[in-house]
Amino acid sequence: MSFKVAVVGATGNVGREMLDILAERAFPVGEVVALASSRSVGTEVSFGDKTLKVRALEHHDFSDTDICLMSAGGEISKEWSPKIGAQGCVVIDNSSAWRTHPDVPLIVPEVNAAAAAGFGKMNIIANPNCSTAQLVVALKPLHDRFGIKRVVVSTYQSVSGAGKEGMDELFNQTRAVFSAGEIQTKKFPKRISFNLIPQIDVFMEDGFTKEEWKMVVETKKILDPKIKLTATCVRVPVFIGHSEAVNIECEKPITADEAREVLRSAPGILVIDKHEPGGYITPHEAAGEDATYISRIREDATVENGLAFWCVSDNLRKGAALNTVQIAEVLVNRKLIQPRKQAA
Ligand code: 11C
Repeated sequence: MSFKVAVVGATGNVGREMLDILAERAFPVGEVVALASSRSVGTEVSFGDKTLKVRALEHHDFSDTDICLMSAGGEISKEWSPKIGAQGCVVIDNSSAWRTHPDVPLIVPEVNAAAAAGFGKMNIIANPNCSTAQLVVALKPLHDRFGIKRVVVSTYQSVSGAGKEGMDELFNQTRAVFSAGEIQTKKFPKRISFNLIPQIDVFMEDGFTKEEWKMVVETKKILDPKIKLTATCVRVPVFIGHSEAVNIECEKPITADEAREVLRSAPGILVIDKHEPGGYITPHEAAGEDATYISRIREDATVENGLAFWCVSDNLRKGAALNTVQIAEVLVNRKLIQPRKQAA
C-alpha cells in the first residue's frame, strides 16, 4: 500500500526536512510532489536519492493526493488547507493557523495519537509550535504518573525557529562583528549575535508574547486543560535546537530517581543526566537528532512535589517536520486513511 504525498513549502527549512524524513523513515510513498509558490517553480529539492522539481501550489490538483504536509506559513494555510481538505486530501499543517480550531486535532503522537482520528470534519490536523512539541513529550509520562498541576518554563530558542532569514541574520551579524562591518537588524527586534532577546512573536494585551501564549493553549489542548502553565520565551544565538528549563509542581510526591525512571521508559525521550561537567545535552548535540533529550533532573524543594529539568530537541525535526511525518504515520498505521488511487 502506498500513498501520494504533497509537501507544500518544499523549499523552506522545514519543507526540506519533511522530504528528508519521509525518505529516512521509508514512509510508504508511491509518489511525492514538491510544491511551493510560483516564484520557486523549477527549483530542485532532494527526496532520498531522487531530485524533485518544485511545482506551483496553485496549479496542483489534490483530488488524487492522499496526504499534504503543509509548511508554508499561516496565511497560505488559512487559504489553502480548507480547499485541499475539501478535495479529500488530509492536510497536516505546521502553521499556527488551525491549532486552536475545535474541529482540528492538534497532535503529538507520543502524547495524544488517538485524537488524530478526529480529523474528518475538515480533513486538517495541526502540528504544534516547536517549543510546545518537545515540552509535552517530556511532560506526558510525568503527568500520567505524578499528576502535573503547574509548569513554569523558560525557553532558549534557536534562530532557525524564525526560518532561513533568522539563520542568515545570526550568520551575517556574527561575521559583521569580526570584520568590523555594520550590524543590520531586520528579522529580529534587536541584535541576536552575542546577545539574546526576550521576545518571540508579537506582544499580547497581558504583556506575554504570542509564543508564550501558544505554549499555554497548545499544552492544554494536547495534554490536559487543567494544567496551569506560564512561559518566558527567549531567542538565543544558536542555529538549531530549542532548549527549555522546566519546573513542575505535581499532585503526588515525586523524586528525581522516580522521574528519571519514568522518563527513561517513555517514547521519544533520551535521558542523559550525569552529575559531572558535560553530563547533559546541549542544542549543538541535539541538532539533526529525533529525540527529546532530558538532563539536569532534580527535586525542587521550594514547592510541594516539585521537580526541575532541562529539555532539548531539534526544533526543525521534533518541533516541526518529524512530528508532521509521525502524524502521517499514525494515519497509516491506525488505518485512518486508505490510498485513494491504488498503485497499478
Ligand atoms: C520560533 N516557535 O521559534 C517559533 C517558530 O507557531 O509554528 C514556530 C512558530 C509556529 O520562532
